[in-house]
Amino acid sequence: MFVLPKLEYSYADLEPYIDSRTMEIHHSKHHAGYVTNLNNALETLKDIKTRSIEEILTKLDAIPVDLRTAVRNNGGGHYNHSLFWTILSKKGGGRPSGSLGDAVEKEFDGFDGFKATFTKTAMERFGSGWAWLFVNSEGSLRVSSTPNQDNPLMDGNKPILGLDVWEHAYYIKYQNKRADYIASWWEIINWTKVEENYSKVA
Ligand code: MN3
Repeated sequence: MFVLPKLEYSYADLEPYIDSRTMEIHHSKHHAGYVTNLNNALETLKDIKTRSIEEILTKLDAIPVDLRTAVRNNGGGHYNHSLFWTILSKKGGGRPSGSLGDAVEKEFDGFDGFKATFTKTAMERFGSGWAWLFVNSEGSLRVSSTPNQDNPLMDGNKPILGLDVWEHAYYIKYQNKRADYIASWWEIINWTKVEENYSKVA
């Protein structure tokens, strides 16, 4: 059984960048719903439900066709949000250092180039989805976006940073102003955690 992870901070801690009410609904209703629906979808799949969420999403072909969409959407929802909460911090912001900082400089024409590319990618994702920084099979950093609750794991890549651009992630405070939400999000990125994610897969 998958469980809703506890946050390492309170719902109000990310104010004023992400409001407390949004955090509460996003974690205790949206994410909790993905976990419940994922467990329901996996209920009869004895061999698969003991696997890690990463392994399940990397091998969706192993899921029977009639359950695959439910596992993709809700398993993706569980994985994506679990990552998302950990890369946020009230002491966040700034830019990455160490080997991740070096790799960002090299791949994206500096941190400002990376920030511009990532922001554009997140803005251009039509409808609901995510923007990502991930490590590809050659070990290089790349930026992409995915629809719905899809993620880079489903294409054999390793996500290290994700931004939820579903309206449920920002509508209460920012309404239709996704650009303002994204600008705020840069101020609360926990780069220490993203550097740790990078060091595990690069
Ligand atoms: Mn969400």
